Amino acid sequence: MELDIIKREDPQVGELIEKELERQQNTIELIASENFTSEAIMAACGTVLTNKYAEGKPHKRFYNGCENVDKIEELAQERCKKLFNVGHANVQPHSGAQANMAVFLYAVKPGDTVMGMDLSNGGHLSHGSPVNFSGMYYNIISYGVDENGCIDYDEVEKLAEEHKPKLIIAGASNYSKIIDFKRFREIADKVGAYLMADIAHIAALVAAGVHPSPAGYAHFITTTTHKTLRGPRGGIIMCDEEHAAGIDKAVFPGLQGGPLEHIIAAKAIALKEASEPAFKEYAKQVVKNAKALAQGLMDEGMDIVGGGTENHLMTLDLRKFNKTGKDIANVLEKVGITANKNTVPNDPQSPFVTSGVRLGAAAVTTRGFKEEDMVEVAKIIASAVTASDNEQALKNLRERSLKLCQKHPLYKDMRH
Ligand code: DSN
Repeated sequence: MELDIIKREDPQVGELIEKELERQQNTIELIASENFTSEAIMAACGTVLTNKYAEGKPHKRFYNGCENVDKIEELAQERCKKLFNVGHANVQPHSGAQANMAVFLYAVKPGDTVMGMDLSNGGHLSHGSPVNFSGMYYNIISYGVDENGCIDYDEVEKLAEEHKPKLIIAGASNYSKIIDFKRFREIADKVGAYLMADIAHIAALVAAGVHPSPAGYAHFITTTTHKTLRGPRGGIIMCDEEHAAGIDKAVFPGLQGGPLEHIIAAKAIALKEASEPAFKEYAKQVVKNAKALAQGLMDEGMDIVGGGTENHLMTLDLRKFNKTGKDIANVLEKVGITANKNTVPNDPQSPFVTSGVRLGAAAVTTRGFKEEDMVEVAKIIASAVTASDNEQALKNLRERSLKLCQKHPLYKDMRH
């Protein structure tokens, strides 16, 4: 990272970026949607590609001078198709939410019925929340999870038969079980709906074969590239050739202007990294680490929604301690652990307060944490929950979390 160049040009911004680097180095990142990209990916984001306009798609642009970005975008597309075993990939969406929006634009009309997981049960804003475009312009029927945090597929089927949606969304922001894409497709077929799989969270697990793939089941697969997949911030849409032209048109000119070719180059690098054997090991370790964290927390007397995890994340249920997610997320920050408050199924608290904290293993696995480290993280979290009012105890826990960070340095060769 060319921090010294930034600091010379703009010391205020440069110093804040430096502080953020130090924060990332010295805290335990458990936000389930975050990760640490490789330095090559970060470098690609800061290249001359940011200067280029390339509206359109490779070889069909509205601007000249696209011969290099055409090749870069094609590389990203081909790598994505190969990695996820799909017929077509649009790598231009600026984010996962915009990828989802493009599928809506192509597959349904305003007023049509769409089914998605309820936000407070683990769904995503763009799956039909009333405060999002998806909930404002479409007739949303939400499904939830049971007390164990599992999707009740029979209930999904019943709702689908009753409401006849045109689009069903399978995917979540906070769901710790394996998603049965085959069953979702059977339900979609029964009512003549399209199926969209939003794999933003589990993309790396799918790519590595650690979670079943929606390829072959979902008509559309959307993802972010920066969560478990460990690329730059951005989105991708995958589909069969049959829907390729329509999806491409929905992204541009439907929703977006010029694609971010510097980010697309970084996506290409991320997709190359994700196809390497080391990445498969990484994805496996993410799941092992998540399981170790869940077990460690339960061994310390903590409750985990659903009694464990089958992927990279889990929700710590604080109800029996009479503590809120909001308070404990702030306490964890004091001890050097970053996480976010999250609702638990049937949460008595509002989404701004919540009774849970979502915890994920993707980022710490990147910096080298193994199962024994996750057990120590679990002990720190459990002690922070029970001693949340004891400032000295929290200080001691901060020392322990710093030790773990020092044991697994992050970006240690990055220039300051
Ligand atoms: N904000 C993301 C997450 O944390 O899961 C979803 O977009």
